[in-house]
Amino acid sequence: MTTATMPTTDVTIERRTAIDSFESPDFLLLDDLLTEEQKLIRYSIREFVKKEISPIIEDCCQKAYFPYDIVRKFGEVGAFGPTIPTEYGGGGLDYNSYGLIMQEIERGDSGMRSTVSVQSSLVMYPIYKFGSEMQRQKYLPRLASGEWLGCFGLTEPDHGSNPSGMTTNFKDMGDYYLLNGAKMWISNSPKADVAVVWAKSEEGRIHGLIVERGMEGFSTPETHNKWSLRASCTGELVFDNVKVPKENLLPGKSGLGAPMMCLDSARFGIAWGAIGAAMDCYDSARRYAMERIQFDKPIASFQLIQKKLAEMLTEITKAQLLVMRIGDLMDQGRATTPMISMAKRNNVQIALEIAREARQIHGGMGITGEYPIMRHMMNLESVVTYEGTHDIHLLILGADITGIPAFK
Ligand code: TGC
Ligand code: FAD
Repeated sequence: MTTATMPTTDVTIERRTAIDSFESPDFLLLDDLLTEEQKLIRYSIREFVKKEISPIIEDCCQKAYFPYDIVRKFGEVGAFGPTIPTEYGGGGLDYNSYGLIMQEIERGDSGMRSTVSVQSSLVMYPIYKFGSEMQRQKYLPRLASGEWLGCFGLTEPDHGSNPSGMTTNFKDMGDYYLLNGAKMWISNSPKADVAVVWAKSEEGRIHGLIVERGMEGFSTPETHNKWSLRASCTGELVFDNVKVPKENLLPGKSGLGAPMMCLDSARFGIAWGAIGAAMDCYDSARRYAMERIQFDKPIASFQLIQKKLAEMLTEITKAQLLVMRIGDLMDQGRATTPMISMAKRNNVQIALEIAREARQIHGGMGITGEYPIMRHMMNLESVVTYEGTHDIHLLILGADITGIPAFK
């Protein structure tokens, strides 16, 4: 099953030769709602995943290795900044095209989707939306091509669900800003060239700053020993009297609303992405159930297995409808944060449940790296927590229903 090897700087990653024959379910003929361009985008990303991610992802995860070469390849296939205008190197596409890209990449691996959604929604989006023209021109084309990798620093050791309590801060020193503090759990940080960092001014107002690797006092220690998202690199951002040039402040918006707008875009992408992981688990479970013989019959012939498969397909179909509608509303500027919370919360939860059921259908084989199930399941344990936990999204919905925020 594993043959050729791909030498890397510090680890050797085994390339699988087994064909990835994934097929996506489309029970409600939802392809009818997609444009030809959207179908083409999905096809090209699916082929990319089969060629560039499926052969190496299992070994990357086993070895907790981030395949950095993939960054350039994502740039080449147009995965970075799909909704950013083409004049800045983006794709100039609609939100459901972005979602389809996330679905296909997360079908390959949630950690790979993390790399892409951080770059697109959490780094390129704020620079495009709140940045100066000079910042847009300096950073966006390089991020779009994968020449540079970015990360997004909001979470701190003592402020996760409650980012408004952040203590990372900057002082106006006349010629520059002096940045101090630390961020934790930052996807891409150990390899990132640039970081969009959220910090408080002396007046206590939250602003975005672009911090570049190499600035004195800025370091990005890696977080080790994760059991989840093992092919994604995660780390800290540490600011020890970092002198940030004044032109690196994002001038377009301040306050918690600015990072929250980025999160709306990223959470939407995750809601689509989780369907990809769910589809992969469903597809693998359906094939396994048809092939695996017990009591002289394929296990697919047993009612309890059929119940699991039928429920998986039902939940995948409902999840697809949720995101397709929200994508259209995003294009029209009518999607709200609670709508996106409903989709992120629902779709990640159903993906996690589908992964667990698929694991059972695979029996003992389900715990091995021969199948993608356990990897998806462990990845989804992070996805259900980051970008707002399952319960925080429930509270966002609760506040929308009642008008009473129950966070504090
Ligand atoms: P709250 O009082 O609700 O709001 C404070 C100010 O922000 C404004 N606002 C928004 N503006 C625009 N769009 C949105 N979506 C907005 N949400 C909030 C709001 O209007 C208000 O403005 P103003 O002018 O009145 O001050 O804030 P709160 O402090 O009560 O917190 C609310 C809460 C808990 C819902 C929120 O903070 C939250 O969502 N917490 C979860 C934190 C989170 O999601 N962190 C994600 C970190 S990034 C990440 O995980 C990346 S993983 C990526 C990967 O690898 O794929
Ligand atoms: P906490 O906020 O401490 O929550 C712990 C528990 O308490 C949760 O169950 C939560 O739901 C519950 N809880 C908290 N407040 C309430 C409340 N008011 N009511 C009821 N229950 C509550 N952050 C970034 O900024 N950038 C990144 O790139 C990034 N990448 C990440 C990658 C990974 C792999 C992981 C695991 C996290 C990443 N994060 C990132 C951080 C992520 O957004 C936070 O982990 C998340 O927001 C939750 O914060 P916390 O871990 O501090 O948990």
